[in-house]
Formats: sequence, C-alpha cells, structure tokens
Amino acid sequence: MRFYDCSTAPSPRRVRIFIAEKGLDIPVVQVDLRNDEHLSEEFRKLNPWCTVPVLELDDGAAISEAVAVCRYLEDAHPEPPLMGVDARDRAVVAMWEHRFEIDGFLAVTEAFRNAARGLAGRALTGPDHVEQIPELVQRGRRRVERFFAALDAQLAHQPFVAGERYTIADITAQVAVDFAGWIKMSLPAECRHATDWYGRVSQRPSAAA
Ligand SMILES: N[C@@H](CCC(=O)N[C@@H](CS)C(=O)NCC(=O)O)C(=O)O
Repeated sequence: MRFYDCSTAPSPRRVRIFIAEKGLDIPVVQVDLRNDEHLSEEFRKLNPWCTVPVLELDDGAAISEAVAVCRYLEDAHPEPPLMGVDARDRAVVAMWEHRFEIDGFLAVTEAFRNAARGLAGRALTGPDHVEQIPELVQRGRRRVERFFAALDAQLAHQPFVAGERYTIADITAQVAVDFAGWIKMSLPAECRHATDWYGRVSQRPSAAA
C-alpha cells in the first residue's frame, strides 16, 4: 500500500490526520504539485482526476478522494472509530463531514483558486484548463464567513462537530479552518465555541500531520 501525498496541500492533510489518529504507518510518495507532477502521464494513469490524496492498494487499485480513502482505512482498521459507531452515528458524522466539506473546505477553495496568480487557468483541479472567475473570490469569502458561524453554532452544545467524539467531521472542519489562513481568514473572536474547539483539536498530536 502507498499513500500519494503532497506535504503542503490541505486535501491530503485530511487523510494524514486520519492516518495519525489511527496510528497507521503507510509508505508515502510525495507528489510535486508545484512542478505539475500530478499532470504527468504517469500520475494520470494512477488518478485521471490529477489530484492528491491517492491510496494505492496492494492489488493496484487506486483510491482517490479524501473521504473515500478514509472510508477504506476505517473499514480496514476500525479502531479508533472516526466515522461513527452505529447506523445513526455514521449518518450524523457523514452529514456534518459533507456539510463542512462543501460549506467550509470548498468555500476556501473557491476563494483561493480564483485568486491565486500561480493558479491562472487552473481554477478547478483536473486535467483541463479552466479560467479563474474573479467574482467568485468574494462569494467564496462570504461562504467561509457562513461556515465559521455554522461551525460555532454546532459546537455551542457539544464538544465535537458530530457529537461527543472526535471524528472525520472534525478533521474536515479543522483543515478547512487552517486552509482559510491561505486567504487570510480566521475564526472571528465572537465564534467562542468554535475557537475553543479549534484550540482543542489543534493540540491533538495528529494536528501536526
Ligand atoms: N475532492 C478531492 C480534492 C483533492 C484536491 O483538490 N487536491 C488538491 C491538493 S489540496 C490537488 O490535488 N490539486 C492539484 C491541482 O491543483 O491541480 C479530494 O477530496 O481528494
């Protein structure tokens, strides 16, 4: 098994944190996104979507998409559970993870990729040339503000995003908050509950991943 990573990129970091929480040791291959290694013919054979993370299994199957990689690792290594413990809990975790991927992680992505000079013509990941749309920067930033408020509201009544335990929903939200730093946005002071939660999750050893 091999984990295709890029140590500076937020999407594979979601999986790195998951792997650290599970205490797994998986050989890592660094993919040089800065020099377009992910667009090379060789990498395209592994993942035609041209993104990291990718988990290559021993039978040669390549699993991309951060949550799909985590799904595989959760099923292969159930302890500690990070994606829910029973049918109800799994659904609640999946719901919050998905919400904060779209409303948080992808909101930052929208603002960042439509603004960054180095990503001109690369507004979307994948093999195609896609122009930036400057108007989406403001919309992305507005979405991030809404994400911060929703995260704060969710943490007002429970210690973690999906309830009493730390889960993949926390990982996605945590990485989205850190990723927001790339567009110079951070949790506002009035988001007391989210700020307290962020301090706690950032102290976990896995946060260094
Ligand atoms: N939906 C994908 C997104 C992966 C993604 O966007 N990865 C970024 C790194 S954070 C990437 O590979 N970017 C390549 C590029 O910028 O073309 C997932 O969850 O794995």
